[in-house]
Amino acid sequence: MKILLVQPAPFEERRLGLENTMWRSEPVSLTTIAAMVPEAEVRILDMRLESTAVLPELLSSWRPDVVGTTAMTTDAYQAQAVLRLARQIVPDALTVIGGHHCTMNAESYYVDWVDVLVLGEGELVFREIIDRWGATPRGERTTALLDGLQGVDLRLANGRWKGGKAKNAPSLDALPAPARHLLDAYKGQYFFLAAQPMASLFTSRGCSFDCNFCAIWEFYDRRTRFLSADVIADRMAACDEPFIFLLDDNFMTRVDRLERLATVLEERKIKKFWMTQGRSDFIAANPALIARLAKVGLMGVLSGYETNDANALEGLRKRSTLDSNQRAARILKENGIISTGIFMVRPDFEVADFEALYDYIEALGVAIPLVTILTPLPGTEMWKKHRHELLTEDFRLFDLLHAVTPTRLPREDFYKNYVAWKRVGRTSMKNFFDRRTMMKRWDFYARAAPNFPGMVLKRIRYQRIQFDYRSYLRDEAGIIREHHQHASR
Ligand code: B12
Ligand code: SF4
Repeated sequence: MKILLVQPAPFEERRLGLENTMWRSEPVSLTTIAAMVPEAEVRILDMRLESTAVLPELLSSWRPDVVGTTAMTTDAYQAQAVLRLARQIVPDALTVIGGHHCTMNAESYYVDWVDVLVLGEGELVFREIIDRWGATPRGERTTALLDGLQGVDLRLANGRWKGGKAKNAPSLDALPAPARHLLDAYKGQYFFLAAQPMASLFTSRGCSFDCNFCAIWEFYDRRTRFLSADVIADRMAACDEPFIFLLDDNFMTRVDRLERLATVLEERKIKKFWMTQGRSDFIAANPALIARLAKVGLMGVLSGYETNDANALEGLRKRSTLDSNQRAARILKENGIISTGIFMVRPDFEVADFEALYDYIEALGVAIPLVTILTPLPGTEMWKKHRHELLTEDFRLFDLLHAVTPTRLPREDFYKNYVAWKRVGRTSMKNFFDRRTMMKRWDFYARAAPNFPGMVLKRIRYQRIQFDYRSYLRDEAGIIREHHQHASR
């Protein structure tokens, strides 16, 4: 059985996006499902790192039995295009899509050239798909073979779609480690800023919070599951890369797991620089634990600080506070941990609101601020509530960098004010290269030093697009529906 798994390229040249400049992680969804079929011949193509000609060439020459791809909302159409090409070149291959977008917005893929949508987590169902598909000779395969499978939407021979999300949730320790060796051709090309080469691991699923702009808790059906600390340590030790990103949406949840991780990393002398995502209230409540994790390599934490407005925090059902934001930023700094803070501007912002947010970010002193635009993503409560207000359902614009609902300011003024967060970037550079942090964490800075010139160059090049308000207007031209300004608050 030959299986081709494709990570789509997310954006066209000169479009706004994170992946060329800030953070390019391994396609963990694909290595994870590949690990479930060790007997199969599996190839992974990461189209972010390939020229466009490679995919049609490989489809023609290798003729896989199954072509799978993945997508978050912004990649929705690129993933569709991957499977369309597969259908054109290898018509008898089964086409499968999984990931957040198809789980939350399945109708995007009810098209002729997609056979199966995997809804939610994919390991068990992928194993089953391959078993059933492989059990018959190539010429006799039909999608009817998959009828009755749990966890998929399936296109039947009569063109009808049926299925639904599976209820099973295997223990994470029981699942095999992702097949990272399938990415050998791309070794060294994944990074977070200057942390390169970087490995990517995923050590928990779900989140026990329920912010209304986020669908993580819905995707995992409100369950949270964890890889045990000992297995995390095994997986970290198995990485050749000096830098590791633990991608979990909310890694910092269980104190016992983190204490144990620190102990195992110490005992086994596993020396890696690692980064992760965590909430400010957890950091604020556990300063001693954070200090301990810093000693075993914790080098960066990405947190959604979101806003300078206590009412808005409540409105997002974030359940953190401005006070916890402030304390978290301070605790991270004291421990020489680089804090990446995600903030959001809202479409109803007026000039003074932008100013107040940027002042707040400067005062917080996070090393890497990222200012996004509040976006109702499919599957979220916000989507359900605001779908009727959307100015477009063109998913390329759902990258949290474009306003897809009406703005209070005229759009040109809105984006002019949005890109003014450039000033915050300048302060943050000072925080990133802060002398005290550098002295404390000299080993990290020394290891990453060869990458600094490249990082700065990439950043400067990208900033020409990022901080020019016309980039946003160009991206949305012809896509965003006209609307009356001055939307009500
Ligand atoms: C790493 C990461 C990134 C990386 C890139 C990831 C990649 N594709 O290589 C970077 C940093 C670039 C990134 C960027 C963005 N991201 Co992001 N990211 C993640 C994160 C934290 C981990 C992804 C991951 O590796 N997961 C681990 C794997 C194992 O899980 P999985 O992908 O769900 O795969 C499982 C199933 O979905 C299924 N499956 C998935 N694909 C396939 C394919 C097949 C064939 C099969 C059978 C099964 C299957 O099986 C897998 C195993 O169970 C997720 C959060 C999350 N929980 O996943 C957010 C997440 C995917 N990102 C999100 C968002 C919003 C973004 C951004 C738009 C905004 C931002 N500022 O972060 C940008 C967009 C960039 C762009 N493309 O323009 C949202 C997406 C929501 C949505 N509706 O799409 C998520 C879910 C976070 C969230 N809190 O909501 N991201
Ligand atoms: S935004 Fe973060 S804390 Fe809130 S539900 Fe999503 S993952 Fe959890």
